[in-house]
Amino acid sequence: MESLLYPCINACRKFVSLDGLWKMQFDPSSCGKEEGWVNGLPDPFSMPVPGTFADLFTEKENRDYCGDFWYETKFFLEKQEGKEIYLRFGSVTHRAEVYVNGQYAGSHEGGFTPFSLNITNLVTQDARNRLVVKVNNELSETSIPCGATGMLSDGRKIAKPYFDFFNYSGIQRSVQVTYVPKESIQDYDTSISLNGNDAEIAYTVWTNGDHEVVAEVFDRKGNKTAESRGKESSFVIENVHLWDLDDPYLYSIVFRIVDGDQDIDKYPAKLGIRTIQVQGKKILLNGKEIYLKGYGKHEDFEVIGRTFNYSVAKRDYALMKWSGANCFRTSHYPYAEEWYQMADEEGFLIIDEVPAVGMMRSLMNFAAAGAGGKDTRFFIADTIPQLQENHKQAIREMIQRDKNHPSVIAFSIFNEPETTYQEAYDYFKPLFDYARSLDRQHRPLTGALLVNSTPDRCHCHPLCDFISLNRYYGWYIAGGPDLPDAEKAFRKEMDAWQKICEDKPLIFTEFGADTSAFEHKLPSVMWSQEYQNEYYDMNFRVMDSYDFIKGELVWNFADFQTTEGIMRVNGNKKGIFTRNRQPKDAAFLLKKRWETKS
Ligand code: GCB
Repeated sequence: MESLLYPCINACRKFVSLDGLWKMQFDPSSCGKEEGWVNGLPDPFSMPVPGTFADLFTEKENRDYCGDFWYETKFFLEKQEGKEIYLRFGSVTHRAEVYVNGQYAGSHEGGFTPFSLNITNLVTQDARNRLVVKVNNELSETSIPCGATGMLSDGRKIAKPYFDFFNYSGIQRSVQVTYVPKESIQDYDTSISLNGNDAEIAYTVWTNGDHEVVAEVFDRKGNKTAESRGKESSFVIENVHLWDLDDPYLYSIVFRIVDGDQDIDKYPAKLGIRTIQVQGKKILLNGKEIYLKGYGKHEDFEVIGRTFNYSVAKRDYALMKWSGANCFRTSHYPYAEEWYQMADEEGFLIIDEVPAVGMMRSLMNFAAAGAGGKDTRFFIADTIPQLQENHKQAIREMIQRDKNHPSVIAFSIFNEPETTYQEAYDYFKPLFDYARSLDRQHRPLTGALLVNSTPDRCHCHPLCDFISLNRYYGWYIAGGPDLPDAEKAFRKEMDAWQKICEDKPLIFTEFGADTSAFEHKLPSVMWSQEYQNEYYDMNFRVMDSYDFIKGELVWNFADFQTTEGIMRVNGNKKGIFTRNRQPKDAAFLLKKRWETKS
């Protein structure tokens, strides 16, 4: 198993960050390999890593560059006896081929999960080494997310996403060289059961050797609370301090591979003890019912694009908390690992989504699909088996990476695919089964359903442990003066879901209205801040009439960048906050509602 564990430094492990200013070069004619770029880029410019390249340029063709592009850096590798040496990439969007000192080290498909390559035999220790990465950001109907690659008359490739966010790309997350003992901890997982005041934690540790494993748990003060031996074992914590929204208590857990009293390897992590269940119409956290309040988000900010930045993330958590939210969905891809670490600390719930978006013919067709227009069949092409393979890999990597976070309460397997034909069920059923087999905590699985996925037509909602709807009554359907009709149509649809949701919760994973932070109008018009408030008032009125609705995640937390087009004014403006994280009027409406809503 390839280890995706987050790097750490202790007596057994070490890492060196390669973040900094690298070299980069576009390769529009894909000649780089033939011309030997693996040994060094002939005519590069400088580029930050981690970084999204698009918004750093002043030239449009550079911002919109689509195709192959290359990165290069050099690093000094300190000698370390008896260690395996890996290169770990937080993510490279959408695919990477890695070369160390001119030799092929490995490749990875999928732009939102980490990968790690063993480079022990490719590097020279106590010397400088050359790292070259060939990246490609083209979209296709087998890539996750889905899209197409167009060609302009001048021969330039252009991204045609089947989704509503900019196709930001590059080496977007941190890169490290990690030194790991030869016999090492590859991964671990836990399951939690509560029994009165006590918790029983069962765990498995995967290693690549035969030595014994010891697990030790410490409370926040550093007192040892539990200990167990074995790769597969369990321990009980008496009078457990649970991880909860208002008290996100984290224990420390340390796994060690031991040889007598010597540590062969040691991996420390945080342990938040909580349970999450769906029971009848309820979602239960630690056995108590919760109502999800919050946002669909993006990793998106001015200049840095999709690059993780602690200050932006801290501000986002502060704003989400200020508004009374308790949850967000990582629409439409797994975010940088630091988001989840912060959610564990901040007491936030995450619905973790795989980048399965765009499984519709196109964004314009997707709007037509909403109006019941064109044939939207998607899962019939001969590309589907390859798409499903990539989708499966993305699910595996997301769950492998994120399964130990208490903040992660559910996994979302899709966003708005075509679901109204049997083929959609046949495509998704094995993926849901696979996801269930990977998550030892049996977290609920879901997927966000588009407006044409109505209860009578959708083949996929039975796969979901709770139903998630993206609905735009009052925006894409019956907006502006038609708002009263939007309410009627919305109620009609919810009456139909009621029958299905006798025994299943339903949440909204999206609802929202594009709103200019500069428009005020009395009486309201669409795009004004007054209209955004009226839109939400109507939607909340409807949601409050149904007892099976157990959550509302508005679309979107903040305005974000999309591809250019007639439906977007320099991006999607459905943010409750502007792109630079200041409130629109609706933020105060949400705050008022969420501070008291439970
Ligand atoms: C959706 C998509 C989301 C879009 C949103 C919109 O249903 O899931 O990616 O940004 O609608 O604003 O149209």
